[in-house]
Amino acid sequence: MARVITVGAAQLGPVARHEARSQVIARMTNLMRQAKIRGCDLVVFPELALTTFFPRWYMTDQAEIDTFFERRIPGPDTEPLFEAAAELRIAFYIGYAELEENEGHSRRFNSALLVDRTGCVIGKYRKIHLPGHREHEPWRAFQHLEKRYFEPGNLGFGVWRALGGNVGMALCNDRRWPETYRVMGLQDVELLLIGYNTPVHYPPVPSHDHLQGFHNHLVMQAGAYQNGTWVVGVAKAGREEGCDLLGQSCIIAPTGEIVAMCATLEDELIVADCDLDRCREIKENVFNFSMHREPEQYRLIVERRGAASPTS
Ligand code: ING
Repeated sequence: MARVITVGAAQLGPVARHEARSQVIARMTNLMRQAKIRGCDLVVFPELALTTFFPRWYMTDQAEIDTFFERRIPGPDTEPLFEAAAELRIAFYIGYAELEENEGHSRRFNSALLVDRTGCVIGKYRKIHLPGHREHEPWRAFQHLEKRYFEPGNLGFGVWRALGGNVGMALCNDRRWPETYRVMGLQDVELLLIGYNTPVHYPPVPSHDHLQGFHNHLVMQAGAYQNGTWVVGVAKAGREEGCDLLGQSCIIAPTGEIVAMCATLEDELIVADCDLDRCREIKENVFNFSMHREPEQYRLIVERRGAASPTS
């Protein structure tokens, strides 16, 4: 019996700065209902799905910054989404800004949850690769202050048994780094969920702006193929508070083939039947890790942070 998970990628269009969470939850619930009607077992939402991409602004008032974070999830604003999922019996992935308060100490992460079809949280991921910068850089058309507003994730790259397979999570910039996929590949991941908010304009290298769509798919297709896993990449897309965010949400097979892709920059659902057993075509052959990998030769990957040129 093939292990098929019918997956919905629920791309979101722009979320305005002052759009209430209840309005966003209503949009997400609508997509969730569409997903159920189309037979989905799982629906995948973007990174920071509940709010606008606030790291585009330099803010100094912590109280204002914290309006974009969730202290509890599910909480008063998000409970309706969890209830809808349980009512529809559909699992979901959601990206959100996490504010953890312990004994008066606050920690902030760019996080994602995997929630099962009864509305229970199966796993949590905290974004490890934080792009951008820490201080205000007024030369930029807009900021990218994830290093200012979040700490690097401290939960590692986890893979969980869910929906009959091995499911992993990552967030946005993580998808550009091969280590993200390989660490989960070494945990036999079969379905890897990645929400993203990607500005089309990249201020440090504007000559690459026209390559954002290419790079988006390049890295996820490579990650899927090189680790024999399905990859689902889901955008918050469109012109959000004056900043153009990439769309092109997609579902990618373990062969690296894109089997479904969004065609708009708005709220849009795409669906694909992901046969997890197809991962074996890759994992047992071209990328049979136990047969072909030579980890003894890869030590630099873990021991060295930045590149060092050869001395001779
Ligand atoms: N956004 C972007 C991403 O990695 C970025 C940052 C954009 C990096 C373009 C490089 C080029 O997709 C987030 N949120 O990580």
